[in-house]
Amino acid sequence: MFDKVLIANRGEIALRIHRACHEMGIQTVAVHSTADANAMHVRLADESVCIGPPQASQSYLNMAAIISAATITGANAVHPGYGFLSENAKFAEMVEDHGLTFIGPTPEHIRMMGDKIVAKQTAEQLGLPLVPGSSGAVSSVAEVKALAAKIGFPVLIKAVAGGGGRGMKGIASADQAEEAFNLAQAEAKAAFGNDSLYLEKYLGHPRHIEIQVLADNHGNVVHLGERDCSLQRRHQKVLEEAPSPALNESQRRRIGGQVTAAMRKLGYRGVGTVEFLFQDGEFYFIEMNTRLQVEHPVTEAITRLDLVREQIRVATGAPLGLVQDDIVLRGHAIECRINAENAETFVPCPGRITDYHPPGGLGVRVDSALYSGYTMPPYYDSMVAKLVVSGTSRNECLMRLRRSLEEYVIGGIDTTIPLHQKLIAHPDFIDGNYDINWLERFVGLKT
Ligand code: MV4
Repeated sequence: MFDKVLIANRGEIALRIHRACHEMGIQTVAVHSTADANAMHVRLADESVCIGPPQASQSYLNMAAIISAATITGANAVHPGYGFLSENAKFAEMVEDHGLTFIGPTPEHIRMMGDKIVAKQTAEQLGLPLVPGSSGAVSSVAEVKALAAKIGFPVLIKAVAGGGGRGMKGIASADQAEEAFNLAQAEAKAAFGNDSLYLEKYLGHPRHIEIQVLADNHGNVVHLGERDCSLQRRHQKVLEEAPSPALNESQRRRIGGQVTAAMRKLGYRGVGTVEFLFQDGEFYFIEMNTRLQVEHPVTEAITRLDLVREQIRVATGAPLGLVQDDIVLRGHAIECRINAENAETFVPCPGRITDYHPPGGLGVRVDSALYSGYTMPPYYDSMVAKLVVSGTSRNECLMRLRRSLEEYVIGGIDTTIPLHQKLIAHPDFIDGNYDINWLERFVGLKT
């Protein structure tokens, strides 16, 4: 087992990783920017190293500074959390080259899934169902038109280096192909330094369903069920739940079995998430995330597993202590992402937290690095807390969520708590009746 782990992140996820480490008897090293000297993740860790100025590019993304911090503190391993360097194959390689363990998959698997065409081709070879589309990159307007005519309009152009919805363009008919292609190409080049594009049939009303997997170095793979992440605004998830209200037991078993077989064939290691669009009873692979995700606590709630502990265990080379039959999905869980933003305009609102009183009680978990008197720096993500509520049924979960949102006091800044209160009171949400387009329509409605 590791003696000491460096946590290459900040905020609630740095706390989350610290907690798992301390339960396992592992010492922690925090890294922080100058803007985060008073952050909770620094206070909680056993040691801390300042790695640079506020801008993430010069601190939390500074690979050399982070590896130096690990070396001088004598850490054995690095946990990247999510965001920042968590899906950077070069960083994973550098960590390993310095004799440290990267708590995550191999650099090869990170790189493979970072290229969306390679990811899709790999998924196809592994037997996963795909959205109909180009088998590789599309390099001309003529090619787009020819392929779209074959698979049928509407189609979607996506950036190979994209993901998370950046650089997507819809094409409803052939006369829109040229403008969309040129715009997508220019945007992809500017945003990712890679103007390679691919084409897919556009699905009009899917849900976003992702399957959580956990694998060791010895060929053992289990899936931990799905999360429904359909409620997003501008490609940012707002609320996630597990299990999905849209899946039945046979659909769950089918996709879970396909994903575990695929990951076993791939030789994948660590935690990972395979993302699908789900429409009219069919699953379509879109991407794979090779990191721990923000919304992992909903899976922890219904499986009663500690995903970070499992990540650390498999990173040491230990075999999984469980098989698929040991995984029993029980009850229901919902996560609300609470952002420091105006609940109507979504304008970020960092500042000083004057009062802080999180909800508690049975089935309530709050992952947050906030404390009373803390001043939020303006340089980073606006997510300040995850409220994760669980219960034996979805209905119980909803009652508890309504009560917890009511109880939560975050004084001094605007938060999106009122948005969540409105959202969970809507009959469509209560009925579980929503797709990936639902939330944008909901927030667009002036009430
Ligand atoms: C799609 C799609 C419709 N058809 N692909 C957006 C993020 C990226 N991961 C994939 N995305 C989409 N891909 C096809 N062929 C619609 C979306 C999409 C979306 C997906 C998941 C959750 C929210 C979304 C919001 C808008 C568009």
